[in-house]
Amino acid sequence: MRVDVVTIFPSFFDVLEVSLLGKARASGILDVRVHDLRDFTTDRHRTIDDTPYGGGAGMVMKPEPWGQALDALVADDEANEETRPTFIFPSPAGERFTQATARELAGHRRLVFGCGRYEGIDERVFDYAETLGEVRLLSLGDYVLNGGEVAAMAMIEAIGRLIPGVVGNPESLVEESHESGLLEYPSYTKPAVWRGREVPPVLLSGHHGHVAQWRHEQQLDRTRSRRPDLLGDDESSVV
Ligand code: 6GU
Repeated sequence: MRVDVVTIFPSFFDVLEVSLLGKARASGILDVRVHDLRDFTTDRHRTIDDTPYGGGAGMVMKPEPWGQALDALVADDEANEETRPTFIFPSPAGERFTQATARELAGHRRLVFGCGRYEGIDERVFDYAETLGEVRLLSLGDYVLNGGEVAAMAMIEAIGRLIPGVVGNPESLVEESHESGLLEYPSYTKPAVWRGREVPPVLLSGHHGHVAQWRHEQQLDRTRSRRPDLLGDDESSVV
């Protein structure tokens, strides 16, 4: 998969060099390229923002550098594919990004993340991007970050680890929180007693059926108490 990121803070993405995703980049499974939005400006001051029409607080990102950046990225397609990229704009005003979104996007050939700052990006940019490919405005959750960078990083990690070959043991992807719609069961390792706390005896029993049943009950109990909204039969449901 190829992932392009457009940002005014390219160094935020240096951490993608390390760990699991760093290895995937090195082996060529994941080709991430980070671009500085200011490289697509034409004025001496490399201006990327201006005051909002209609007044109000803060600054709005100007459309021209975004237009230049998106055009350049669409033109730069080594695979020369017919399929158009998917543009993702992280935004607290977007649709919720979930494990299902990550799974869907992991099947895409090419993603382009546009990281907005300040009060946002001129709305016409989203409109224009629609002429170049699919456009998704995606939010991590109901809180506000200063810009799209940290959110894009979280999305790239959630998507990237679902690409075959990125996570060594594919089975470890199956049993984790949210894949089954339930939270993950608790895990224990040696020693069997630590600071007076025992590992649940069923896990030492060697009885696979009992272990599986206990783990499933734990998943249900935890989900009921911590995330009843995931069970969908609760008043606190948000979906
Ligand atoms: Cl995707 N962007 C920003 N700026 N804030 C957020 C977010 C995204 N998701 C939650 N808060």
